[in-house]
Amino acid sequence: MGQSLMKLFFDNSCQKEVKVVMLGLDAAGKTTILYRLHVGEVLSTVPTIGFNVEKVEYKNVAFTVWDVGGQDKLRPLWRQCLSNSDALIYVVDSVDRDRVGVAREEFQAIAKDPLMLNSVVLVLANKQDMKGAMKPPEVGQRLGLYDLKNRTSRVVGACALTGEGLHEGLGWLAATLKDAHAWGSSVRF
Ligand code: G3D
Ligand code: MG
Repeated sequence: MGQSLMKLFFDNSCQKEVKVVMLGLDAAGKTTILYRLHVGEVLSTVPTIGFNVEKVEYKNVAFTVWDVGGQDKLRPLWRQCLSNSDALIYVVDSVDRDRVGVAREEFQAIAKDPLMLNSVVLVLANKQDMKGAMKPPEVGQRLGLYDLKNRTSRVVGACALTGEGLHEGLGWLAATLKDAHAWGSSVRF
């Protein structure tokens, strides 16, 4: 799936670099999604700055991935990574009802950040394979996704372990970015 999925995004003739940030609380499933996409080598950096960052570059798409939550004092450091993002993928553990309030606070802060106002928002309601998982509409509602004004957004159910939902979600994202940037035929579908 990885290769065909990534063709949604990439085309050698397309010079435009797409910048995607993938965020979510720890254990939401971000790293699993990255590996599931088979986008190549996942470069992890940690420590000195105090939070995990994973980067993947594949042709003209740059993914930056990190955990959010409970790190307010670090926010100014990672906030700069948001700059000029075309898309935000926010990953939620749909079973983790205890932390959905924290997930919402972080999501709202990021989505409303002035650096993110032009980005398309995809919420992945992950872990749909698990019993008791909140369905995508409930995840969207609990995050306050539907209250965001003037944003192109969508919530899609996913299971990072099987890849379910990733094609639908990223396909939607690619199509939306294509429209937004008028890339025309340079993005292959
Ligand atoms: P993170 O990168 O957002 O912190 P990870 O999250 O990708 O490390 O995933 C955290 C744990 O959730 C992992 O389990 C991973 O296998 C599991 N996980 C991720 N996505 C799914 C999913 O869709 N369904 C289920 N059932 N589990 C998922 P471990 O046991 O390795 O900590
Ligand atoms: Mg991780």
